[in-house]
Amino acid sequence: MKRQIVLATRNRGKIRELQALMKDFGIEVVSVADIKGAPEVEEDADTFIGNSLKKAREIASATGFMALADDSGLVVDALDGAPGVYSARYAGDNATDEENYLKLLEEMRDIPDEKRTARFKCVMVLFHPSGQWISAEGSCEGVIAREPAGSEGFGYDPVFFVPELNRCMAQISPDEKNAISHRGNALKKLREMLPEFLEKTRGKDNP
Ligand code: ITT
Repeated sequence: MKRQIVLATRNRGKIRELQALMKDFGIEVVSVADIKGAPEVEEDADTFIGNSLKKAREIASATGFMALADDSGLVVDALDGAPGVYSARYAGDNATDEENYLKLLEEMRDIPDEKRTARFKCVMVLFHPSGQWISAEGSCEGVIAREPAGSEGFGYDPVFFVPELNRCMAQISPDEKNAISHRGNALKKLREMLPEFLEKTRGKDNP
């Protein structure tokens, strides 16, 4: 039987990027957003690893398949690490991407250029229904822009300026983003661990 990984995320931007990054993994990738009746996982941990592990564990046990979770966010130095794990709901519980980044620009209005450093972080967990799991972290350094630019990507990409490319993350192509992003970096590390993990869990799918 072909093995399968369920993406434990409902964020369309993440799903798009993960599917592109995993297309040559040799493993079928489906999203929990396409599985009827899969639970909504409450993200109540205050660390990336805590939330990532919770999402991956709950989706693996609900579906019976290996689940890959991505907990990620924007860590801004001048805001003592905010919005961090609360990035998705910085401007309120059902905030849009635009509301979130406009709030960030407002909070950062008086912060001088040299103090606008930030990074995207991502912690991924691959959880097998047997209880075994692995994790990997990735980050991507940048600077918070003064105004939004670009329409690619999602989330805070329009206000995340990448000095090495001299453009905002929303101004680069999906392939360029995947090559340098926190998500791409985390997945590169996870991929190195994948063959051993698949071997260890072989024959234990769908308990
Ligand atoms: P799931 O929990 O279903 O995966 P979510 O959007 O709630 O979806 P997170 O709790 O991990 O996921 O929050 C991640 C937020 O961080 C996301 O909504 C964006 O605001 C921001 N973010 C993460 N990765 C990003 C990226 O590549 N570009 C821009 N913003 C990003």
